[in-house]
Amino acid sequence: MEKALFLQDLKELNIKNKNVIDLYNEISLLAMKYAGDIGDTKGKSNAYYLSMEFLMGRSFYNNLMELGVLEETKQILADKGLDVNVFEEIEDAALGNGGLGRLAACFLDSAAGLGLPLHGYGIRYKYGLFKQAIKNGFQVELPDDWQRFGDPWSVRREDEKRQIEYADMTVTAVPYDMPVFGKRINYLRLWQAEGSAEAETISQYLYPADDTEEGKLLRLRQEYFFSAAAIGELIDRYVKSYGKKFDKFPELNSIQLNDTHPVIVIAEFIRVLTKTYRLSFSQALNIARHTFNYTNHTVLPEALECWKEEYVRKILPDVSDVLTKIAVFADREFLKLGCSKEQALGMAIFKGGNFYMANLAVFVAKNVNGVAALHTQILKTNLFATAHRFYPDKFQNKTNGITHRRWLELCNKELSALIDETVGVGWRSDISQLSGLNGFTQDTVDKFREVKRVKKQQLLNYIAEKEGVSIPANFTVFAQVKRLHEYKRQLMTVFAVLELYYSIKSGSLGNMHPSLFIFGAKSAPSYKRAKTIIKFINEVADKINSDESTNSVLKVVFVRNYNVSYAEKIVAGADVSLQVSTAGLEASGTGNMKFMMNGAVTCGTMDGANIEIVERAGLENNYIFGATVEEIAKLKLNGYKPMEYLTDFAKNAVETLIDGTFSDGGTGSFKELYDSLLASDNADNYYVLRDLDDYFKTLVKICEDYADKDGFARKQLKNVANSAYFSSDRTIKEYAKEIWNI
Ligand code: 26W
Repeated sequence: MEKALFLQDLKELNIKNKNVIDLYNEISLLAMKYAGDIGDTKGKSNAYYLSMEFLMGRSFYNNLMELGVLEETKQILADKGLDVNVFEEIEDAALGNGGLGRLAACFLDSAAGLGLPLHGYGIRYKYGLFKQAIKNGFQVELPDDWQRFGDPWSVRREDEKRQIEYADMTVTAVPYDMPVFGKRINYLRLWQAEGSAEAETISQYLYPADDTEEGKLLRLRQEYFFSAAAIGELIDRYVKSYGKKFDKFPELNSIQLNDTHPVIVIAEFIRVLTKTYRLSFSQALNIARHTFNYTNHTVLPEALECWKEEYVRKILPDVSDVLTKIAVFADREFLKLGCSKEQALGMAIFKGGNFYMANLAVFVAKNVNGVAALHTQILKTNLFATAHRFYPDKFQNKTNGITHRRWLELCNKELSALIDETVGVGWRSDISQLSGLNGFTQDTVDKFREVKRVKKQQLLNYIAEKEGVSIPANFTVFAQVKRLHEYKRQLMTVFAVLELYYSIKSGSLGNMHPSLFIFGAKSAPSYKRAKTIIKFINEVADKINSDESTNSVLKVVFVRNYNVSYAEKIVAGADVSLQVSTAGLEASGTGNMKFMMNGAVTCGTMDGANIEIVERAGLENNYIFGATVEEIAKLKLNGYKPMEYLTDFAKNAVETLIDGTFSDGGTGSFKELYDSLLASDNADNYYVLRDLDDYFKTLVKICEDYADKDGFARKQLKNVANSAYFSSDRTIKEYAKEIWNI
């Protein structure tokens, strides 16, 4: 980065009568002009991350920080009378749903930060994740037209476009390169579909509604579109440098498949090597088996993709043939390994007319990883138990991480400054130095409390401005912010809050420390029950906030359009991070790590990375409750009767769904939700009622402990001090060493 030239031009920039969008584009383009080039990839081993989602969030501040000019830019703009915060108006690039998409963004940031060559391939959606509005408590989806702000941080590469062939259409894939700044510059290459109105639909929407037939087919086209473009490019680049012998391909190209969405690329790779370069099928398969690696991010059956063979044949007949060949080859190998019939069936790539993409990935991938210790254990003993028995060396754990550049340095510069003052600045490039905080003094605790007070105030001000709800500064802030899904159990939190509410009203709860519960969640547009829960949360918030007899000690806020930028404010200002999924269902969680790094205690179940957070920060500095994976397995075995767990207080809370306390707008959806807990045959599938009372008691304990401000701050500080493990720098170092060899 030619800093001096950039700052010189910035000083000369005339900002008179220019609007925010123009200024945003001019300043960003200036940074791009002086940023320097993408690091050379020739002759070196590179890793490539194929993902349907990259949830990059807002680039402006992050990129200027990574380029080392953010502070000077703030100052120069201030001298011109412009507050740099005006660019918060520029919306996030929300090219992802949450979890695995934001992880992909963190991975790219850490690899660049560490100087490792990891590049991303994805889709340049015209419309990213919908913008959420709330009308009468209901979620309303609005299109995310993120490109209306311009896209100064990526460059269209017309000269490197490619043709993608389907049976019924040819699509032009045009690459847009978004540089990823750090110690070296990597690239995120997003493909845009062009060539006809029909072709353009392929990169129009992130995850089209998949509850309809055409929605499914479009998703299949999307998966093939970007992964075929990516692998075609990597093959062409290799052939240009090394000719048509592919024996060196695996050592130079480590390809990570982010969930099953890009897994069809394996068949495409073999199709090209056999059809265009005349390799034998077994040769091509063998090379694939040394090139591809697969990360599993969920055990939920509805998220494990399988494709009807007739679908694939309809638009990609050659690819379908290759998939079938792999399936036959795999079956033969299973038999050679001595598998029984049902063991082979458990790993089968093709059965019942469907291609099972996770089984394809497990069979071909050189390495298969889960995203937290417990999750990987579940993969080995449950989801992929048979494959693990016959291919044990494939499986390994890679606990997730989050980039501390965005999730601490950028979003919490006050805490970052306190860390600098306490342990020096080395932690910023070597995050392990954060552990030096463990020897903190009283002075550090006092300063930490001041930082938390400042960040909380900033958050409360933002919430007052955005949501129109004012919260006094002395409130304890609890936050549950994540996608809305029944397994994440936002509903259980609402019931626990209602129990607090009734306890306060009945006087059975003494001087409860004033508490705010923040919910932030988007529901998939087609997920009815999740949308009902959003309505319920808003109903409960309205009632509690307007009750003068209690709202001096209890408030609830549903923050609208929760996104990366909102998350940056919430993780920094919150006291307690609510991570209450049904044990065994949250593969890892990454929000839990962001809260921990910013000094929130975790109130959660023994699930996903919560287990490792508690291991590292200490059980005494966190609040664990609820059934464990083992206890749930036992309940499943012996039969689970939710009614048995319904205490009187819990009964009051749950009955509000049907006793008219709240309105579902006449949809009957609250009754349906109630029945799902108590009336249907596999009632309360996520054990909400089993854990509710433990949860309520834990929240009461947290409110009691919080009264000891100094003691609580010490717990929070211990979480910061022991959060280095959860930086994606550590994760990426492990992938680089144990999977990619870069
Ligand atoms: C049905 C709900 C659902 C929807 C999408 C579950 C899983 C998905 C994706 C296919 C996978 C995903 O995003 N999983 C999340 O990945 C994160 C990064 O590894 C983990 O931290 C989350 O625990 C996991 O749910």
